[in-house]
Amino acid sequence: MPSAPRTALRICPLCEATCGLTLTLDGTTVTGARGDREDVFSRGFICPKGAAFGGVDGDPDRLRTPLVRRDGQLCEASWEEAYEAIAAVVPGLVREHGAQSVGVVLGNPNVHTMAGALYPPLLLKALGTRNLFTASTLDQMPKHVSSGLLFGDPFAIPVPDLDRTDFLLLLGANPVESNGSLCTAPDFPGRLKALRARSGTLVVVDPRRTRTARLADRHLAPRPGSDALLLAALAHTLLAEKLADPGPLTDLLDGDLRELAEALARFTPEEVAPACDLPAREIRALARQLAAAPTAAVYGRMGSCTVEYGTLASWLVDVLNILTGNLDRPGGALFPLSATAPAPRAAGPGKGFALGRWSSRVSGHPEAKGELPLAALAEEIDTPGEGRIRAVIAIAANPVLSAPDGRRLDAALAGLDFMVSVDPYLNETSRHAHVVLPPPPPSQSAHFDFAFNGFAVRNQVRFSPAAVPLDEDRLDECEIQARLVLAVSGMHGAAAPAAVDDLAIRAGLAKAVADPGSPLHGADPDRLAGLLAGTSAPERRLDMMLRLGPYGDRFGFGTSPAHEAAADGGLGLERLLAHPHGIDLGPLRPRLPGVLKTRSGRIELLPEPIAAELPRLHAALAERPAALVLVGRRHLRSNNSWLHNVPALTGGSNRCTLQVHPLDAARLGLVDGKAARISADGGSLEVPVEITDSVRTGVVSLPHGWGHDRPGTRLSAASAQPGANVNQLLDGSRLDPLSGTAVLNGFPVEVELVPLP
Ligand SMILES: Nc1nc2c(c(=O)[nH]1)N[C@H]1C(S)=C(S)[C@@H](COP(=O)(O)OP(=O)(O)OC[C@H]3O[C@@H](n4cnc5c(=O)[nH]c(N)nc54)[C@H](O)[C@@H]3O)O[C@H]1N2
Ligand SMILES: Nc1nc2c(c(=O)[nH]1)N[C@H]1C(S)=C(S)[C@@H](COP(=O)(O)OP(=O)(O)OC[C@H]3O[C@@H](n4cnc5c(=O)[nH]c(N)nc54)[C@H](O)[C@@H]3O)O[C@H]1N2
Ligand code: SF4
Ligand SMILES: [Mo]
Repeated sequence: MPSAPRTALRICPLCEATCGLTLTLDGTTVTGARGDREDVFSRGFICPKGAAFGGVDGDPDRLRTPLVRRDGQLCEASWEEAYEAIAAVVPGLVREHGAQSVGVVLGNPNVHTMAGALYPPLLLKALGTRNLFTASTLDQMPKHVSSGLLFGDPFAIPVPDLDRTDFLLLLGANPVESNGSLCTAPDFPGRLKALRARSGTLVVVDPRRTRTARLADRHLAPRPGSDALLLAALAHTLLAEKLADPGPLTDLLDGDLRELAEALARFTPEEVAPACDLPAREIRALARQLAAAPTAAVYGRMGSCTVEYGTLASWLVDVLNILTGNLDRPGGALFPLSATAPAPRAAGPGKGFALGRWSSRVSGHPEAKGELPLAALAEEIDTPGEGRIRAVIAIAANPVLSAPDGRRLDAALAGLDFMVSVDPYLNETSRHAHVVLPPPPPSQSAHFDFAFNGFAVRNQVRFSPAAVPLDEDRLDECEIQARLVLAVSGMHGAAAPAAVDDLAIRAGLAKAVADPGSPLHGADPDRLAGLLAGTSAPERRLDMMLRLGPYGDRFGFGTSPAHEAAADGGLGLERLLAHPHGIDLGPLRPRLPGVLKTRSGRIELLPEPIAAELPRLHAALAERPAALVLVGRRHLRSNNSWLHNVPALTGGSNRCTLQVHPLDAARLGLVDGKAARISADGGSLEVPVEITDSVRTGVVSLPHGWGHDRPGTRLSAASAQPGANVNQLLDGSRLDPLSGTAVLNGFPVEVELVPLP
């Protein structure tokens, strides 16, 4: 007999917008998804990816059981066999070859799962390795580094106050398709339209005329890779024309404006205009407009991060927010306050942020935020010598497609002594694993946005319990990762997975009761641990973080700094469960100087590593720009490398084509729909040409995440339409030096027609 349809709420894990969804369920199958109109943040918004939640969740290619390699073949195995296989190898490898012999790779979905926030830090601690590689060095590491240097905290990334600003200067982002990044805002497109409707101004800087650019008052299409120059010229103009006025921020600045003006003196609009391929007067006009706006926010993402001067561009974004007095004020760019952040500390000097505390073995790349460049993973595996990586633990990562030179990495992974993948799919990367641990589909997992609440345009907090019960033969991803921590520590079978969480809880509570500034000072941590709510160990950890956090109930000991925003005595998991559509914690509020953790306790306006890079940026002005460079693009129905297996999300315009401007196509003799060969440092590809004037001249665009043509995967839909892997054009040597981030945009390519056979 068919069971009665029911609905369940689930925050969407498919992009940073974190929309609340209402799932329709038939038994344990998700049959539909619509926007939850009562969600306090997303208010019913949904995009085609969220609407396809059922297809993503129910993909028949998702692995059901662990896989273990036997005689070279991956075979279905029990969880016990899988963990035994790990326990039999990893601790011994660490004993014999040292902690650095294990590399950890963390991919993007870790920021979309509870497990990904709670366990990787414990795994790294258990292993003791410094060989950590994450998707951040293909993405936002420049923002972490510039925030670390400016504010002393790599996570203190200001977000544009989208709903209140009068002027938004948006560079290298296409939120109408990506739905936003480091700016969590369900219905980003609607918020941009609202900005225009209230007579605000939107300026978009992008070498492509994107759907976002089409919403703008003004679209500037510079030469890719030139954002740092453009932003430097804007800052220079503000300073030279006496338009800079940081207002109350002035007292918080370490370093004065004169020093900054000197450092930027040579970056005049006239000087940078040819490299940016923008008229100098446009740059000056933009600076004046920015200064004149009642409030304004400058925001830069992928296109200004994954370029050669990504950290300089990211720094300059916030310099402009500071110079115009817009940092930390409503309508400008503010620091969100997430419910699970540590409770704000008193203002004053902090520990500061250091870069390059250690370096990678082969190329000597400096670490940033404790990470090494993912672009350097392959050489760390395949270059012989002391300290070589012999085993890899990859969680939610597909670097064979997402990182430069997948071919080399593919071969390197194949040569490892041992590899573990925590991944729902047998894909281009996990096919090399000796053990694959598959997490359950999202409908069977509880959800909390530890990461994105810290970058949201409104303070709010929401929790989704699992929408359907866990299949009997599955483990929750939290338990999968907790058991992994035990297995690599030589504790497999010796302790229950919850022991891993208990340690984390004990450490968290011990810290709180030891803090003389906390109302919990001197309380009994065991008694507090006994008060924690939650039906599982990770839920108890969430409860602890909420209760100790800035809006927390502090277990009834005094009140937390912002708890009145949460009402009724402050937050805890039980309060959250009583509000299934979430709790709104109000608009973003000024948080300076409390956010600052620099050694000076001030904003380090011109940090030394940045000052040292500026001459290199200037020297680049003398270089002749390449005739043709490549940029990426995202399609609304895509998500990096792993949604091409869901038929509802592929086809139509979501295709792996090389977009070329008509003038370039004519010059190169390319024909729409016919194949072109594109070549660069790392190799060449054949791709179909799409002629369109939405890319500017001198620029071609190819999306990433494609290239599903390797054997040994289980991606039946994706491998039927494999596309080509754009990252094969890179050899991994082009990096933003301060952050180790791969240059994925604006690198030189050559394109020619593939003659018919
Ligand atoms: N050329 C170019 N390259 C790029 C980019 C670009 O713009 N251009 N973008 C870069 C960016 S911004 C990013 S973030 C990276 C992303 O690159 P990766 O971090 O490698 O992420 P994905 O391609 O999203 O692959 C995610 C993996 O996680 C698995 N997965 C999905 N859901 C879950 C889950 O719930 N749990 C677990 N454990 N695994 C799961 C998927 O099966 C897949 O194997 O790509 C980067 N690469
Ligand atoms: N639909 C969809 N949504 C996604 C994802 C996805 O794959 N698909 N991925 C998610 C992830 S992991 C991330 S990090 C975010 C990223 O989200 P966004 O930061 O919005 O990134 P993109 O959509 O890649 O947009 C980057 C834009 O920069 C432009 N660009 C390239 N080079 C330059 C340059 O030198 N200067 C300037 N000013 N612009 C340049 C490109 O043309 C492109 O339009 O999206 C997330 N959301
Ligand atoms: S915008 Fe992002 S979070 Fe919202 S429904 Fe679409 S994929 Fe999900
Ligand atoms: Mo990303």
